[in-house]
Amino acid sequence: MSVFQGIGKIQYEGKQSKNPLAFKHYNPDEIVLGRRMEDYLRFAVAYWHTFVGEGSDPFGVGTAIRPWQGSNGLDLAKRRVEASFEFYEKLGIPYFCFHDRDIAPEGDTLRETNKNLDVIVGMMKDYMKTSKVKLLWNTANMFTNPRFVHGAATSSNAEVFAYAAAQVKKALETGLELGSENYVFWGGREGYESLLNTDMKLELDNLARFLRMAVDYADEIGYKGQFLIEPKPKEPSKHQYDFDAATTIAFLKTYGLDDRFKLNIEANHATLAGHTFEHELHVSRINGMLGSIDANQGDTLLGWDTDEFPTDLASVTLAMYEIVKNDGLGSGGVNFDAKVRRQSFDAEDLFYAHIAGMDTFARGLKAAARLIEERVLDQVLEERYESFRSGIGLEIVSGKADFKSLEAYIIDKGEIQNKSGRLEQIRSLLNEYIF
Ligand code: XLS
Ligand code: NI
Ligand code: NI
Repeated sequence: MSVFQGIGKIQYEGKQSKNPLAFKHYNPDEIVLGRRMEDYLRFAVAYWHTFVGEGSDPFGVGTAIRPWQGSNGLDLAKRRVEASFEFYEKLGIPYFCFHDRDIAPEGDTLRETNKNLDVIVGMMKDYMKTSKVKLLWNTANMFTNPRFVHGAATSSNAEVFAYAAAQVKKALETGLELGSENYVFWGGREGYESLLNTDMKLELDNLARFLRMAVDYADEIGYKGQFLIEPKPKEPSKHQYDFDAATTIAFLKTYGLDDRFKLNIEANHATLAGHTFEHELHVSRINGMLGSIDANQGDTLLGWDTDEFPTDLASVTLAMYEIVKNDGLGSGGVNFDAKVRRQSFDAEDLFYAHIAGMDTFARGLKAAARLIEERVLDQVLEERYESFRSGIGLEIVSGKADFKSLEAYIIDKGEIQNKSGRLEQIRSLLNEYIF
């Protein structure tokens, strides 16, 4: 019996379709820049928002109506697995992502918790034998339980460090078992509230030690997934150590971990850091560190991680521009780390929301592909930086110039002529490709 009754397989019906349960732009087999759209986008469902979240907020309980409600403990966990595979298949989404605690309830000891996990992981493995759906990434929830009040790998309590290590050890074994293509670290409470009681140097050193242990254990058991770090500037910690892409890259390089990690960039985390999504993707890309994305959007009128489904076509186009320039995301993908609004409480809204996100990304991909094929922004850059391709500019970039030669070149010249950046004209041109 189906869980999501009355909803069939979501089909591509094209732009003219008025069917809310159909794709208007996402056409998995359509070739964009030589690759199937499905292979370019590698969409994933975030288990926590879609099968666990119920729409509670600090002022009220959940509002969501879900077919799996009414069960508890492992039974509830099993019903969610059952629903999840039906959901992926009806939407034609090739991947999913989860935290360990999303999929199975905690027991009284870590040993019991692991036993619960084994039951559900076994069940997922069975489903995955007959389904084409794969695990894009898994991660460990080291922020919900009160034991993580001071952090996990950056806790002031060494026993918590040990607990977190054991948890990630198990999570890597889970990744190996289910064939996850990446393993994510999002530093939920890896940060601090006040320097008055924080040994920042010890905490950062410990975080690096922890990540090294994870890499070593992965090598030991033969886990081949790509390690990813997901930067976020704040929430729940006031100062989060993985503030943004640049901070995280500097941390990884400082501790010699940059060859084993890439970044998972989330749109709403970028905006919380005071950046655009494309800024964070760009910083990651030019450093060879762009691994995967958490696709969502924030609300500039609210100061927190609202995790809305991505529908802002302009932003998504610029994001896809970076991803296409990166030649795709490799083993990464587009994970909808997004939740339906509290007022969208029907199970059907889960479908509408994912369709909205998938169609927006499909359109963004097509627009980005055209921008790249027609070299629109490449040309802008070529013209703007033309002075570095000959004469004194070429001497600078080829390493031939020094302060003395540059002084000699410029000292008797008259006032310098600059060229307009023509930003408004470029933005207007961009609109022609987006809309
Ligand atoms: C929270 C994060 C989280 C990670 C996975 O803000 O986005 O959901 O993606 O732990
Ligand atoms: Ni995320
Ligand atoms: Ni987030």
